[in-house]
Amino acid sequence: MTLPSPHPNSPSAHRSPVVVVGAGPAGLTIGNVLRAADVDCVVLETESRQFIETRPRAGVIEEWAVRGLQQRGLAGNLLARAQVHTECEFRFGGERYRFAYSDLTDHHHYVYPQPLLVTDLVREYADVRGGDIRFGVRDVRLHDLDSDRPSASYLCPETGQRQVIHCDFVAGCDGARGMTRDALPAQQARIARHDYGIGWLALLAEAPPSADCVVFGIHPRGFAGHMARSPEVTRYYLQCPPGDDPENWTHDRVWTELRARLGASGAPPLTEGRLIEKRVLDMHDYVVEPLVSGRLFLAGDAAHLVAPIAAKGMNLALYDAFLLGDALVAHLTKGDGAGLDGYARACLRRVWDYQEFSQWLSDIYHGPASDDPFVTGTTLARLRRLFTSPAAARSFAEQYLGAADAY
Ligand code: RFL
Repeated sequence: MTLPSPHPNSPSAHRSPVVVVGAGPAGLTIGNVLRAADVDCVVLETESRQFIETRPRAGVIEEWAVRGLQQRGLAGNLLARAQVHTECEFRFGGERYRFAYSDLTDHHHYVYPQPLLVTDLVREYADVRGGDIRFGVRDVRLHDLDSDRPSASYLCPETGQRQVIHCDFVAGCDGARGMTRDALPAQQARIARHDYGIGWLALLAEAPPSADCVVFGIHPRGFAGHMARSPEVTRYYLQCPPGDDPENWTHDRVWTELRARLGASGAPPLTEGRLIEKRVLDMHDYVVEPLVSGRLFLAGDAAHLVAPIAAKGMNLALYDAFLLGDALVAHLTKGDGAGLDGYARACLRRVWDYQEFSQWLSDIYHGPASDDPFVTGTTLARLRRLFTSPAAARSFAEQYLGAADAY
């Protein structure tokens, strides 16, 4: 719902061409693109700078996304410090199967923890490009989005006073738990949802990686994943019932289960360590259509959530941000509205493609734990096909890397 604007002559009113709600990868990238073109914007963020710079999440970034950051002057640290991954490994039936996706596509993945990317993006936006970012804001509200004079307002954390920012556009980048999505008129917005009925225990272990690549354990007891984050920290996943209590998973139970589900002949032992994050994710997806209403443009998880099955969410957030940042600059500096007009359609093609791949991959990860011998049989057939059919392998590699020529 969009509220009428507070009085424009109020002493706490400011003006900025763009207000960005949310300082995640999407919002900060848009802010940086705008500042590089000398377009002012204000980024509003409910959390503190320290919080967003340390919030652990993604790690796998696709090559086109890194190129997009590089073209916008945002990949210096990433290119110097990220690991390059060219292979992954499937483990099933007690055996290991290496999948060298770079040999099939000439593309690779980068691994760079999301908190490091967010740290780079905040520093560049606020400290280098002179961007305005307000941390710790409360009760953000959007007003008059259907007019050509929209505004955003929030409660200032220091004074408790409502501050108003008049603008031309609002970028809703406040993630899956944000409020901008709710500003879309209910009769206009359609939210397509998919619930996998599966939980993942997401773990961060203070331990070096146990393998030199991403490992997928496909096991009758449930899926397990291993993903390097840095030389000191490794992410693991364990399939569990949705809504499970992380406290049900003691240190010993976690490592016993990981050893069982990731075990395979010739596999090196897991390097164990203290668990520094342990949370249950109920795996679900959604897509909001359209992504645009009046002067509000949604980007990233605010617009579409893709469960972390195929490590796609941050990549999609960056894709939206490149398109929206460039389109806002074109409109505000040259009066060229084509990018904004085509924004939703351009984003949604990649979004739906990645959603479909995640669903396909979910069937592979979770099939053998379904207790259904037919599903187990077809899942294992799909898996074997990746290692016997070059055409199937190439197709998988292209989707896993997001490397299709066009969407
Ligand atoms: P974010 O990162 O959630 O940022 C939104 C920001 O908005 C703030 N906020 C508000 N600010 C102002 N007013 C409000 N009312 C607000 N409400 C919220 C929040 O504090 C936050 O700072 O959204 P963005 O920018 O769209 O980025 C999306 C990505 O963060 C997300 O898709 C990825 O983390 C998903 N994901 C992965 N994606 C990948 O591409 N590769 C991966 O390897 C990968 N691994 C993962 C993941 C997500 C995970 N979790 C926790 C769901 C692994 C995990 C475990």
